[in-house]
Amino acid sequence: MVSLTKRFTKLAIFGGLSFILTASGLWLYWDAIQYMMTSGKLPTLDFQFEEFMSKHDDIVDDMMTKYDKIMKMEVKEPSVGNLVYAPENLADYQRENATLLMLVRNKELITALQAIETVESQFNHKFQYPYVFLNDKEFTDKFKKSITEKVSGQVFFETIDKESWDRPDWIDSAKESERIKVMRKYNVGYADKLSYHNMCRYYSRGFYNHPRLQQFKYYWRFEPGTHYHTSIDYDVFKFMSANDKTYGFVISLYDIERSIETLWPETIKFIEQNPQFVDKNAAWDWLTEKKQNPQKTRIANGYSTCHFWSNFEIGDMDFFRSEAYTKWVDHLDATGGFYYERWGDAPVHSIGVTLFQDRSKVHWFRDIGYYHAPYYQCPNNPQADGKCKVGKFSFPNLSDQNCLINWIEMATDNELNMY
Ligand SMILES: Nc1nc2c(ncn2[C@@H]2O[C@H](COP(=O)(O)OP(=O)(O)OP(=O)(O)O)[C@@H](O)[C@H]2O)c(=O)[nH]1
Ligand SMILES: [Mg+2]
Repeated sequence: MVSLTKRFTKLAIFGGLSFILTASGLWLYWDAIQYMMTSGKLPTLDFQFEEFMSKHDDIVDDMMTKYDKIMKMEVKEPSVGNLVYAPENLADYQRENATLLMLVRNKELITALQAIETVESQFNHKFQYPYVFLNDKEFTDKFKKSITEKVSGQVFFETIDKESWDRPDWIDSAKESERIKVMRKYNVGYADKLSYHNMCRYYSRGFYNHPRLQQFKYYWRFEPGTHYHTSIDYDVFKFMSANDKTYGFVISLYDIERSIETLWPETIKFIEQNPQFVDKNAAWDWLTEKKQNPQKTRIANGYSTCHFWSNFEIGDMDFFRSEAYTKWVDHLDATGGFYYERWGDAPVHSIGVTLFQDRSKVHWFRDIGYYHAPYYQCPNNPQADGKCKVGKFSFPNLSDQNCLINWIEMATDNELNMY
């Protein structure tokens, strides 16, 4: 009985105190609101925010109008005089030293087959380039058999060695967990998925040195579940070689700024120590643009986050094997940023190809219709399969993620007159 009375008294005191604290908290809060309203501070803040948002919306609308106009212009293929078309007789065809490349898991067989189907029907049955499939685990017999039945060219199934794929031992796991928590708070996709970090690191700094890939110069990366909407009748690898291109892309987007906060500062650190690697026609203006999404540039510490979306890319691996790129990605790797943050291979490739070489080496494949959820490139190409609407980019609320116009406005004239 005594203990019950004691408990009741404690509860009453606790309840009373809580009430007083809450009431005084509310009172202070009300006081603060009144102060802001009478001093005019609240309306000012509100006004600035609205002004910022309307400017932002105007810029996005302007970019999308430009995008729409460009995509609606009819294009079929680059208007350079040196395109090489599909040969009559494939047996005698002198291919470029190139391969189609997919990093993939056994469980992605169905979506891998879907992607192969359009790569084959739109392009490769006409040229029969070889394929390389990479995996951090052994491919199953079922996977190998199903893929081999679908492809027209030679096919290699390769495993990645653990040292190149796995998280290095020296990564500080306490720091990593702490950083993952922060990134999760900011909704950074895949922040807590170790295999995704490994994948991004491998595509940033390893794949081009895989023993199988060492024999090739060019690669066309493609992914499970992607779709090609246009018939590609010329040899894209020969196009790259004959026109002095080292990197080709279709879609360009802003990144999640919280995934790459220190990527740019680390890059600046590297180039301060190695200024000789920076090309005199590097795309500084493009890399540091801050008009459309200034908060991204601010949080990424100076990098706009705009990048070439790397799930489709055609690249020259000799560039990635160069001294400049190699030393830079080794520097990046040593910071642990692939694990303490969630650096993607797309921003890494994009910074590399626009900083360490002339911007004119990068080519926008404006004629290729492409889809990787949730983004499209749908050119007005008479060769298109009609399954994507000309000019369609994505859901309207994602328009502000499109930064292709930045590249178009900052690339060289020669590149823009290609179509
Ligand atoms: N072998 C292997 N391949 C992987 C692994 N993680 C991702 N990949 C492949 O790496 C590529 C990129 O992975 P995705 O999961 O598509 O990454 P993403 O495009 O950023 O994300 P989504 O928007 O979900 O497609 C794809 O070709 C995947 O099949 C992995 O752990 N092992
Ligand atoms: Mg993907």
